[in-house]
Amino acid sequence: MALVEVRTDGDIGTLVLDNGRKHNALSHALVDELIAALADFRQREIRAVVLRAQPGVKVWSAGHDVGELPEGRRDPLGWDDPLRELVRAIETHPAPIIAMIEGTVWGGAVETVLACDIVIATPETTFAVTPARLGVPYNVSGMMTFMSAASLRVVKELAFTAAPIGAERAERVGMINHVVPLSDLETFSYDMARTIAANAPLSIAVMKEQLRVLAGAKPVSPRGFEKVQGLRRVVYDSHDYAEGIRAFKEKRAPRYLGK
Ligand code: LCV
Repeated sequence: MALVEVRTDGDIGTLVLDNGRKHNALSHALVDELIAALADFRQREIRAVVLRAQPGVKVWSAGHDVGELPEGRRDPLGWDDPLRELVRAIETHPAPIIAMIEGTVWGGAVETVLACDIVIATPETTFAVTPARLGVPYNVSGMMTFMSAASLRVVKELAFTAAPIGAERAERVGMINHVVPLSDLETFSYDMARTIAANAPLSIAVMKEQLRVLAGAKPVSPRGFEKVQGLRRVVYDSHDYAEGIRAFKEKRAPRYLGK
């Protein structure tokens, strides 16, 4: 059974997350369907994409499928992790992707939404950056996604507290583009998609790629990168990382020891 509903209407494509049983957790299977659909949209020269969940969801996406995270001794967010592959597919897709959000967004799904080009949410929407809640060492390019979307101070607050930020505040700090009432969300999002689709696709695709390259152009020395990777290994080899994953699976509060 498909985990993503794929639709097209003229030059506009729609991807609907459709695994409500697991709150649209970004499992390998669901991510594979999203990536395949984006490849098909590229082939068909779709000019604007709307990424959404089924209408009426309380949870837009619960983030990385925790059941697919290693329980230690291996980088949980390595290059070929589904979440990493999805973020890269979104960032390199030639057409703009509009994230149309209702419900709550968690963990890696927040990064997925922020990797999209435009974010439109309802006033009830919240975004929670959760690595600290699970004891996960988020990866370097993922932190860059957050840093491109909000000021360092806001990113630190979201990362260190793991507390949800509401859509109104997220818009106020420039993290998302628009907050519209649920009743207007679909019309507003598709009006923007149609406006984009009526513009020059080549010019847009090149500007999107230019902005991706320029936004990611941060000087990190090999030594600096190796230091960060080494620090991340300390985390994913730690008691606390294994404890965070186990606590989630056992549906209990984690007991972190700082080691
Ligand atoms: C697998 C799930 C999940 C899930 N994976 O419903 O950013 S990082 O570093 O943290 C990154 C690694 C990451 O993205 O990690 C995941 C971060 N996500 C979260 O912390 C959100 C975890 N989920 C929740 O807090 C709750 O499920 C919410 C608040 C989203 C919804 O709560 P609610 O009470 O409505 P349940 O918790 O009962 O979830 C329904 C089913 O979905 C599973 C969950 O285990 C349950 O499965 P069972 O019915 O088999 O028990 N589920 C939820 N989130 N991320 N599975």
